[in-house]
Amino acid sequence: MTNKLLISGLITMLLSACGVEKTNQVNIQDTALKEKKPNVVIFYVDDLGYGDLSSYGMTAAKTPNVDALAKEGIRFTDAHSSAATCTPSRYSLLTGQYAFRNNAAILPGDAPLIIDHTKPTLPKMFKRAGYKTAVVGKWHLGLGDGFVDWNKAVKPGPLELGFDYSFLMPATGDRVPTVYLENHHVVNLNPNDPITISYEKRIGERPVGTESPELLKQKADLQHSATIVNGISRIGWMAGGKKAEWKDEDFPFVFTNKAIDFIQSVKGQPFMLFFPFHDIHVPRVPHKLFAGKSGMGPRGDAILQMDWMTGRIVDELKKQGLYENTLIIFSSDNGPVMDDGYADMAEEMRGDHDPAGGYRGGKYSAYEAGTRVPMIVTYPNGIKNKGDSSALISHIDLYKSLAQFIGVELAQGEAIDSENMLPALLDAKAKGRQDMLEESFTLSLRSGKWKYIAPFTGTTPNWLANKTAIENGLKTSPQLFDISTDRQEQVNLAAEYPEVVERLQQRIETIKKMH
Ligand code: NG6
Ligand code: CA
Repeated sequence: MTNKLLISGLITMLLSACGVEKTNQVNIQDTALKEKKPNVVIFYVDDLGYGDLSSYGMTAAKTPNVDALAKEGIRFTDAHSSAATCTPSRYSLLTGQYAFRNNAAILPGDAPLIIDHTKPTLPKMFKRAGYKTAVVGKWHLGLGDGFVDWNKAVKPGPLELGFDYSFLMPATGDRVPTVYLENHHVVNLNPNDPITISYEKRIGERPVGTESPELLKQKADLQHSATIVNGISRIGWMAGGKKAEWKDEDFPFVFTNKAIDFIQSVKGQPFMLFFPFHDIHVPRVPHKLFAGKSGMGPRGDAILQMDWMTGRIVDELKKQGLYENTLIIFSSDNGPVMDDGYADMAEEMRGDHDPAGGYRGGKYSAYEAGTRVPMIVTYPNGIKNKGDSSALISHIDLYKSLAQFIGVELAQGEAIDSENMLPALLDAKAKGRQDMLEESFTLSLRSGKWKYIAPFTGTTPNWLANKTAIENGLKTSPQLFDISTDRQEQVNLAAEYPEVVERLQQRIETIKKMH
């Protein structure tokens, strides 16, 4: 028996053991190969603002690699992350559901996986169509089912959600554990130096930021002043795992190379690569190739680094002859922030640069810049009209749009909050959504010319505690803006248009009740 026959026999056995008809599966694979299904790459930058690219108005520094994508594809001017913070945005992208349905908020580094791995997900949807799937980069969706032992197999996680391969920063750059996780295991872990982490109390021998500020590359606020790793104090404490520690300056090479390895490994099979960057999130510790190059301090340098990483992956696609048949989506998980816990001179060195690109607010905020982010789509084989698109679109829509793109029919109730925006992804002239929900500490709704921010009734979330609540749009009365004439959201028209307030609040209630 040849190897091929042996493998095919094994596959048949496995599939029938799982109750799956062999013919269906093999047909999908065969068709995929014959028709050369398009690949999909999602670049998901962290905290990149609407104005943070030279193709979106930044003049202080240049982002030539991302700008080249904008020139070759569609540049969206009204595209949104589904939330103004990271975990909820990622949750929605991978499930097609609003984060409020699952109370998904910013997670600590020891949180359990917040996506139910028995339910449909974006990567599983790609696998149904015969794709190879990978996630390389920042995760921040939790891992394990309650208590994670970092010294054993860490699961459930991305593999259980439908990724064939994963190489992760488990939470954020500013949270422990400061190690890489490849598939189920911490990379370079020495079993004689096991890892433990805590978000409650100090553990381990490592110095901490509050006691040893002289060891720090950047000073940090109290929240970010626990265990020091690589001269950066983090949120949370970590003991052990010395050999496995990451070096922040190496991120551009480590993550980019892993993504390239994956692209090289798929060999002809269609693939979906989800590439969530650490950049330009804090701590911003760019490699010396980029440090000092933007003139705007580490935040600007991190933008250059991110641009370089994007370029390397796009170059690899070109080198492999895959670029023309790859749909690339480039965007960001929430709006910009200057000081997010580290004294890295972001504000002091900003000069004239406006990271929010003329909109009000930024990360955490209910105002536009909380979720309005750059979004660029390229697909040389299939874009009908290139150029600027003003279509209103949310990342939550990628689920249904991509299902349509690769020809997968969704199950009843799958990705309920997602709308099929494929026409807009492929045609700068196509229309977008009628209305769109934005999540922050409250819910907001865009509808026609209106932007409505629902009054906030709860207690101030802790991640807003060190920000000025007003700056983020936190008010206990309704806010209504005519975004077509007042893009800075300055004139609250709620009192003048109570019927509009009522209608938009009702619409939010209807969305909340959807199942
Ligand atoms: C906040 C952190 C902030 C950042 C954010 C997550 C504090 C005071 N602030 O809680 O530094 O890590 O979480 O950012 O701890 S996000 O882009 O991943 O949502
Ligand atoms: Ca973020």
